[in-house]
Amino acid sequence: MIKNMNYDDLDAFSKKVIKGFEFTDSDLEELLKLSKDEELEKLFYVSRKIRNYYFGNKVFLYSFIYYSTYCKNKCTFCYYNESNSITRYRLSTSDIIKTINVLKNEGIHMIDMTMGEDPYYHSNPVKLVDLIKAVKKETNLPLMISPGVIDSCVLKEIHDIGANFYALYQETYDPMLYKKLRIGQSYQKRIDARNAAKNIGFLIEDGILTGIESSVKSLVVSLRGLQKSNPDMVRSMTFVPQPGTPFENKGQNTNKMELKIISILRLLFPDRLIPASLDLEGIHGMVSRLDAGANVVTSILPNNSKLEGVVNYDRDFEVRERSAKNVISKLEHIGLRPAPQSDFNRIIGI
Ligand code: SAM
Ligand code: MD0
Ligand code: SF4
Repeated sequence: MIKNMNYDDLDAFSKKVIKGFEFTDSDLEELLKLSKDEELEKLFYVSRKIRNYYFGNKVFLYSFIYYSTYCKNKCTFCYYNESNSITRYRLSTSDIIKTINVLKNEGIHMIDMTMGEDPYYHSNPVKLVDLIKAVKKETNLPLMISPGVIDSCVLKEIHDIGANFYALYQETYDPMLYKKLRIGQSYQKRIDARNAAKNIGFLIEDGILTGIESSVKSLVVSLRGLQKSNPDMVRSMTFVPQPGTPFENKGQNTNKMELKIISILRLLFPDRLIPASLDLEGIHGMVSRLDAGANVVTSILPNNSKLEGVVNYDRDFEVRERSAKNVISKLEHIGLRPAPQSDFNRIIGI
């Protein structure tokens, strides 16, 4: 399709997508197999056109607080899996509040409160509810929670307090691959938790990992799974091998598939939130992801923060450059700008 189009054709095609063009499996396979730079540039061009139609040059910014890196699970791809002997932390509520107070005035649109499946909270969810209550008292900023799979009654309490988004990534909709990634965790319960959150009134984020044992066929299955999940925000992240994990020697050391999938997600979900994570390749990587059609920058950290990321490209850096200020100045360089908070609030219905 896109391969042989000229730029007028690409403009016409982007209009078709906006009007609801439906992609067949073989269309998706063809897009996933694009490899030449000039073909990829055409795909990115169409995705940017569609993004600009819905969002103009305005981008949303989320800050990330990884408040507990303890976890009871054994995901093979994750640095924080319970078998990895690493230094872990669980921030106190007052330290979390301090961070929130720094973030409040930085120009971000939402705070993402993430943790491993920490038994401290998972076996006593009232502690999680209390924490979110304390956070909500400090700020009116919209709130995303990424606590892993939790019970729907707890989700309901957290939603009633005023949390807006529930992030829970399936990683893959290919059940065989899922089994190798999220060892010992139910595929269906993960889907059910996300659907329960949606029924309660949360907006939801779903996503897939790329560059990890996934053939083109398996990626098409995952894209179809994401369509069924129908998330308000949808992501793809390149798998980055982590020291001390079962998959430490896997991985392909290229972001090409992630960038393609960001663009394809824009074709399949034209008006949704699609993130460019700073956690994978910093500000430089943010630019390529925005060029591929993303419209949200995630994993912003307060300046000099000692908090962990999930992939942590800058784990050994002396200076971390992922503050809102760094991001905003780069956005201005490339002709983009932060959206007004009111735009974000309208999208999330508050
Ligand atoms: N513990 C919760 C959970 O697993 O749902 C919350 C953390 S969740 C936001 C962490 C996400 O980061 C995973 O779902 C996965 O998509 C991504 N991730 C973790 N390790 C990664 C790695 N090595 N490379 C790329 N993405 C990774
Ligand atoms: C990110 N580190 O956007 C964050 C994380 C969790 N909701 C998000 C994966 O890269
Ligand atoms: Fe735990 Fe989440 Fe990492 Fe899996 S991805 S090991 S659940 S922190």
